[in-house]
Amino acid sequence: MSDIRITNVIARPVLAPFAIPPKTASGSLDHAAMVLIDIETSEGITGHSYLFAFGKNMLKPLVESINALSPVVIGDVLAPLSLEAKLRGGLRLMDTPGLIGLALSGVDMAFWDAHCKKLGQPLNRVLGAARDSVPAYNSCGLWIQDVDSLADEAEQLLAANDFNAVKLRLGRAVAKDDLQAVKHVRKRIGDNAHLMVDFNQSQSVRTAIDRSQMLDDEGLYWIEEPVRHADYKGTAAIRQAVRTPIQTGENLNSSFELKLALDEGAADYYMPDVQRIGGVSGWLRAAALCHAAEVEMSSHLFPEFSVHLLAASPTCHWLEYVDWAKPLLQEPLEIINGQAQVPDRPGAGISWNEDYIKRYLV
Ligand code: SMN
Ligand code: MG
Repeated sequence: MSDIRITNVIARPVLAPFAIPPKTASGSLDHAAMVLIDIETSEGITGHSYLFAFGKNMLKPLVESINALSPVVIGDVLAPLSLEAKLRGGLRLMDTPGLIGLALSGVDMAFWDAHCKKLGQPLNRVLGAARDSVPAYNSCGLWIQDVDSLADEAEQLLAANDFNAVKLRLGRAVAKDDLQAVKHVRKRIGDNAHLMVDFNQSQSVRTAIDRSQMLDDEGLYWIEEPVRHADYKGTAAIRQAVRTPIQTGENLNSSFELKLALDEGAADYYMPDVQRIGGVSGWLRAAALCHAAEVEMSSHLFPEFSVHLLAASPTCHWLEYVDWAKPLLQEPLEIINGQAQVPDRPGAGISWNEDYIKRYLV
């Protein structure tokens, strides 16, 4: 096969509206601050990916972090694992936390997208999987909001694409209000729909145990990120004290950190985020660790990439569905009967809706 080489790396910041802006116990987001990445190649194939910058103020530094990586790979053969090894190796002395880690993940995702396009196959197929759908829960609402507004919203989120699972954010100032929130939603959605909850790292180990025990008879599917994400021992202590399964992982910065969490027995379930765990390359290592530890693996955000990755992950559990990138895409991810459909298009299946994007470039 002829070599195809990287000719350019383009990073574009956008600030787009959310349908329902996220409000968690650890902060709110007004706009979807995203960086769109295009990897251009010598054969005219372009790889696409995107990253979340979380705030408008982080867009520029994230773009600059991506730009800082591009001279390292321009002219190189399009071979994602080799490119990732070269970039990670070059960052060994500074390590890969924070923005530079996100940048590394983002270009890795776009390398894989271009590589799969070159092969003419969807990402899950290139990874050797033939699964065509993955169970998904609707995570597009149920934020920290008026408790009385939750039941209607839960019903709408389930009805949207016949989902049978939703996630509710917790961590209100008063613990009883969290219990009320759970009860309101449960009463409306019934016992057949799954209800996950997420504290977004807002609790101390002590209050997390108290609040989780308070919720233990509510039939929750999992309790997510009760305390600071890197407190693996604390998370493990909560897990020991609570019957409801504990979920964590969206803030793990690499498969190395996942190993630390697994070694501590921190959680029952793990849900890496492809932009933190190290892109497609990092996800594959994380999937192997989850397989070896026999723990269920879900995804965080990035449903367009995660659907392929979960389809190829041996302990595939749940895809977190968010619609944040949907208007930026010509062919958004499809959910049918609560199942995310793995697109049968080359690569991740992303193509930009440039008419929409040009309105929100910053
Ligand atoms: C979450 C993550 C990022 C932004 C808002 C909310 C939340 C989730 O932790 O798991 O969806
Ligand atoms: Mg979460």
